[in-house]
Amino acid sequence: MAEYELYCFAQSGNAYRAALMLNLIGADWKPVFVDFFGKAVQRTPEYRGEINEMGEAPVLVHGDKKLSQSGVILTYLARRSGKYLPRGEDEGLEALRWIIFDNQKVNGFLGPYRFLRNWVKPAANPAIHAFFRGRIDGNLAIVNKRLEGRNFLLGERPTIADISLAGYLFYPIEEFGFDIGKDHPAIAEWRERIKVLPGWAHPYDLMPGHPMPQT
Ligand SMILES: N[C@@H](CCC(=O)N[C@@H](CS)C(=O)NCC(=O)O)C(=O)O
Repeated sequence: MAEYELYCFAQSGNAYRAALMLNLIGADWKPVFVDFFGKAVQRTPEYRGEINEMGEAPVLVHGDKKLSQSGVILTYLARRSGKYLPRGEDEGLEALRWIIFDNQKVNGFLGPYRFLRNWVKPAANPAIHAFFRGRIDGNLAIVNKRLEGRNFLLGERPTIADISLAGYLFYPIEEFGFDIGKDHPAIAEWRERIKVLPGWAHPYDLMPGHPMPQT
C-alpha cells in the first residue's frame, strides 16, 4: 500500500497542486479517482460523511489523517518533507498570503471559468464568461507583475506558494480559449522554471480520468 492516497481527478487544478507536490517531493503515493463528472461522487452523503464534509477534491489520506484544502495539504507535505517549505515566520506568512490570493482570485476564477467554457450545459450567459475573463485578466496581471524580476513568488527559491499557483496554469490553451503565457510573459517564464523541477508532470499524466469518456 502506498504511503499517501490522494482523492483526485485529472481535470482538477485544485487536486493538481497536491498531486504535483507529492511528485516533486518524491512521495510514495497513489491516486484515488473521484468520479466528479460522471457520478458526482463528491456530492454524495457517503463522500461527505466519510471522505470530506466539504464535498471537494482533493483529499489527502496519510495514516489516520484525512486532509482537504490544497493549501493545507501543501503545508502538511512541506512540513513533513522539508521541501518547498517557506523559511521562518515572515516567509511562512508571505506564502500563505499568496496561497489565499491564488485560491480566491487566480485559480479560484480560472477553474470555474474553464468549467463553464467546457462542461456546463446549457452554455452560460456570455455576460458571465465576460465577468470571469475580466477578473482573470486583472488577477493574472497582478501575479505577472510579482514575477517580473523574481524567479518564484517568494524570490529565488520555489515554495508551496508556487505549487499552489500551478493549479490550472498547465492545462491546454484550448480549454481556456486564450493564451495565458502570451498575455502574461513573466508567468510564461515562471512556468518554464516549474516544468524543469525534478518530478514535474502534466496534470493529465499525473491524475486519472483523462480523456473523459464521451457522453
Ligand atoms: N479551495 C479548495 C477548492 C477545492 C475545489 O473546489 N475542488 C473542486 C474540484 S476542482 C470540487 O471538488 N468541487 C465540488 C463540486 O463542485 O461539487 C482547494 O484548494 O482544495
